[in-house]
Amino acid sequence: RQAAFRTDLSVLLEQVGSGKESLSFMKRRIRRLAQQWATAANRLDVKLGQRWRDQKKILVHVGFLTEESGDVFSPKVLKGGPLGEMVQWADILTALHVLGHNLKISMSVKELQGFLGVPPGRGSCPLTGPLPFDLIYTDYHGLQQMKQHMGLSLKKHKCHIRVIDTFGTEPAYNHEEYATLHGYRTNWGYWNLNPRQYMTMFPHTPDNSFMGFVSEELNETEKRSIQQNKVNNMAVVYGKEASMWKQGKDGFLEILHRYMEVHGTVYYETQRPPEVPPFVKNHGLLPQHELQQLLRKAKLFIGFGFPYEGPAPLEAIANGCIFLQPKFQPPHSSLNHEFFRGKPTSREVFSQHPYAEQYIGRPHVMTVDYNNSLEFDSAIKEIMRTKVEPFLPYEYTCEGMLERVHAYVQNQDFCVPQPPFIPTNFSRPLFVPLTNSTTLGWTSNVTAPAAWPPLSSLRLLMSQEGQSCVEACHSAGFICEPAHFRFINNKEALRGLEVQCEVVDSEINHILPAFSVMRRECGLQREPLLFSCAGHSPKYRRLCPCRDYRRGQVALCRDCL
Ligand code: U2F
Repeated sequence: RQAAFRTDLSVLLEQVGSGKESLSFMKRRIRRLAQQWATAANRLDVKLGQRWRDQKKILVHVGFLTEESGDVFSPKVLKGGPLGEMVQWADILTALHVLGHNLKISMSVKELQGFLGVPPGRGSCPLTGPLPFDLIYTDYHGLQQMKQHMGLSLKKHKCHIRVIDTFGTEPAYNHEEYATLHGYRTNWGYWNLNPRQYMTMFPHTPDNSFMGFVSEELNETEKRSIQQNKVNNMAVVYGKEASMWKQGKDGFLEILHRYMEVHGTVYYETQRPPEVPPFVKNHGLLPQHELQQLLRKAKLFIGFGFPYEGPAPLEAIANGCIFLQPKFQPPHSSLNHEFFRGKPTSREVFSQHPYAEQYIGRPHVMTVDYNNSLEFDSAIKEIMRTKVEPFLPYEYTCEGMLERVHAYVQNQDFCVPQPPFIPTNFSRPLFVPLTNSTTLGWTSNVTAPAAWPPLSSLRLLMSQEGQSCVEACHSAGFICEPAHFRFINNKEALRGLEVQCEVVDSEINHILPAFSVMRRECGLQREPLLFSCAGHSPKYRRLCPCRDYRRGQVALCRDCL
């Protein structure tokens, strides 16, 4: 069946259910953004023209909100606990509903069993018939529950699963045997999925798919009125839980207070939290729409280093604030920071919000060393002088999210085998090579298998020693595309790059395909699950499958729609 856009959200609101603060929060959000979603749906409908879109049968099983997983989030919704995950699930549900799919939502193991048609309460009872869904969106908790309640059949059906995974899972952590043998085993990884089945909150690593969420978009009149009503010396602190204000914040807060009126939205029960200095005007935890109002007046939204990578800075920037955040030197990662420990990634986080820093940047985002009071002081002064317009990257608008989710739902297929394919026509550079790294263009006059992203988006490139493909592609103005590894994991690509290898081996190692300069040895990848954009090693130059991307929509290549 053909999917038709929906602009009425009442059925969805009913499906979400009630009885928990988390669900009420999600429903308030869905209602508040309903008009934006409707406008976006109409725009995308026009943009896609008469294109056929399959209506998919989709199950959304929100594992972390089930009682069976302990649901630690719901009781904290009104107490300053994490809301980012709920923001994202609310938006995923809305996007799938608006795109017109046939949606079922489960928030308990019982509902899950009901939808899957496995008999309830009998432990690991395999699903015998076909899977009644084309796609299942869940999270790590939900995956575990499915393993328990679908038994062996999970293996058979896992290509239909998508895992919403805030911070991402790198290939080396995802491959069970490899992770176990090489010290990448964590609490979460090792499900042997295609790494693109993990979907993240920000485009952290291109090894995963970027799912995202949305932020409110302003029309021209609202933008103008915001700019007129900005209070130049008003700052809002990013941190809704008192513990985020602890330790060593006094120094720079004092400096900030010299120039600006400082506001906070810190949760408290009866008394003002002692961690919040007396000069801070604390509004208590605000409902989302009231926070937006506060941000519309404020000039500065200031981060303390935690929470990492949340939605709030995007909302602040969308409401015309400048986001000031600390630089992390050395970077934080699962190797050196409690928060990231045990997460299936070794990604290094160089500031509180790397997306804001790298994808948005000045004048909307300033990243400084908070230990350097001169630098901090002059940043505050600069912020007070600078005029900025409200800004929201396209990929975080409702239309952007609908476009991306549409493209994934229609094109990502992890159930069909992806055999290696050797292109016959690697040609010499199409664009200027960078210092120390060879670049090679791709000519499109070969018959290629139907692939998504299409092969026309491929740009082959060799990284510098120690550099990952994430960095190498980025520095050439592209993005690493793991789906393209199967086209470049071959001798022809090495020859095209004029790599002088004395030996070509094929091994199981997430750094490969790559070239060891010292030993003049080339290595190809033997395990497709270990194709990794993130991998890097000091002695290796990596073969990198880069691709182009749309401005403001990094998940999609130019010909991806
Ligand atoms: C992130 O989770 P958080 O919930 O801490 O992320 P925030 O950026 O603080 O904001 C989430 C939402 O909370 C809302 C705000 C955001 O959309 O509008 N909010 C509010 O309603 N009232 C207020 O007074 C203040 C904020 C991240 F998203 C998670 O994935 C991480 O687990 C977590 C820890 O790093 O950080």
